[in-house]
Amino acid sequence: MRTQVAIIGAGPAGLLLGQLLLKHGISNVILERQSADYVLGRIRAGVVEKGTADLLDEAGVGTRMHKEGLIHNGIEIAFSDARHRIDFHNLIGKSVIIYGQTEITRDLMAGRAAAGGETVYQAEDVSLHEIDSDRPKVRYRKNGEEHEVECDFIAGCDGFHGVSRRSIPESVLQTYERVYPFGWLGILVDKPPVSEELIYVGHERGFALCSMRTPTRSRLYIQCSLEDRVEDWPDERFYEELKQRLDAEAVARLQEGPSIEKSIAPLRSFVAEPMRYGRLFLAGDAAHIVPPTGAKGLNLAASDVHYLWQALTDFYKRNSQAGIDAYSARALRRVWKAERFSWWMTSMLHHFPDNSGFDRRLQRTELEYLISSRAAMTALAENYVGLPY
Ligand code: FAS
Ligand code: PHB
Repeated sequence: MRTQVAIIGAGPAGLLLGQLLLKHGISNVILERQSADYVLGRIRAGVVEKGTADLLDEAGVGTRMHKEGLIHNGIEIAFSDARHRIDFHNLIGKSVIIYGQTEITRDLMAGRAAAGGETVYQAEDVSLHEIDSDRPKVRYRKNGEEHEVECDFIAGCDGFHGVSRRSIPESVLQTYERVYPFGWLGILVDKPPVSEELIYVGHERGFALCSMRTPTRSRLYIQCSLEDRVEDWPDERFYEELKQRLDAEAVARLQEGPSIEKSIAPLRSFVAEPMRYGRLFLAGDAAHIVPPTGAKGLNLAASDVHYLWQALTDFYKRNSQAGIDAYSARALRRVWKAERFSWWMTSMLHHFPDNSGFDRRLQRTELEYLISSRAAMTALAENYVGLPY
């Protein structure tokens, strides 16, 4: 098979890039290790920045998001049994859309099928070859048969555990990492949300987040130990712990119901540099991971795709290497700002078992300064809604 761009991974990064390239006449194929149902079954992000929404519109798949997504003009930060609203609209005149990553993936899959894009699901043992030449290749096995894709470029959109980042020589790659001493236990439940907007809770027992997917479906998280397993947390125990961390009004509004999904996600900050080697470009979680406290993971995948789509369009339409040569540095500038914000939100709101008394006082002061300063709330707001591309 011959195509212009071989994309590894059919998550949001791969599907969004594939759709934008197709729309601009650049051929591509997506090779995905899992089945489409498996990809759709992963419950992940919920907050969509305007930049991401604009890109989904550009890709022609934003209609349902605008119809079903919820516009949020702020969030609430809760600590010491009180809630404090960060009013994005009043502070910076911007908002976010609440629309699940699962639905974005579904819309992108439908858009790709309508555009006649090719996605090979259950592609096994994907391997990358001659990535430092101008004729790179991707090989994979499907139903026991070996296949080879000849291409001009490879987009590594295969997430943190993918093959793409590992295909860059160790002598070239520099990685930066911080692993947090806790995880997030999340449930999905068909009950109305606790509040109209998201509530981020800093509590001495641990972080909690009351989020949502629709007016009748909630997404609830509590910080948990890395030793915990999902089976240690029957719904009853989850709700009891969540109520210990919520203020009285939130407890009164919390409606308990059977979880329809329950999972534990570890938290880490991670960046791999550079995001390009030869004809291979990394985008999304393949290149970086943020703790979900800042709601940046999905949105960073979108901004990487924006830069990479522009770079490839410059190459094919204007015969220019400029975008390609600038891609890594350009993407990393925005990645590191999102890493900073996600680390700051995580450090401020979580219980760190090894924190000293001084550390805990600093955390409390960070929160008290935040709610007392318009400048501090404006800084949170401009990062949360998404810094410019
Ligand atoms: P993805 O991981 O979504 O997609 C990569 C794709 O590549 C997958 O479909 C995978 O099957 C495929 N793949 C992997 N290896 C392959 C191989 N060798 N060959 C072919 N295909 C391969 N972000 C938020 O903003 N908020 C959240 O609440 C949040 N929660 C999360 C919870 C979990 C458990 C995880 C893991 C992430 C969470 N994230 C969250 C981050 C998440 O939304 C990512 O940022 C987002 O999925 C990034 O999209 P992709 O870069 O496309 O990577
Ligand atoms: C979610 O709804 O899954 C969600 C929302 C905001 C976050 C993290 C996760 O910061």
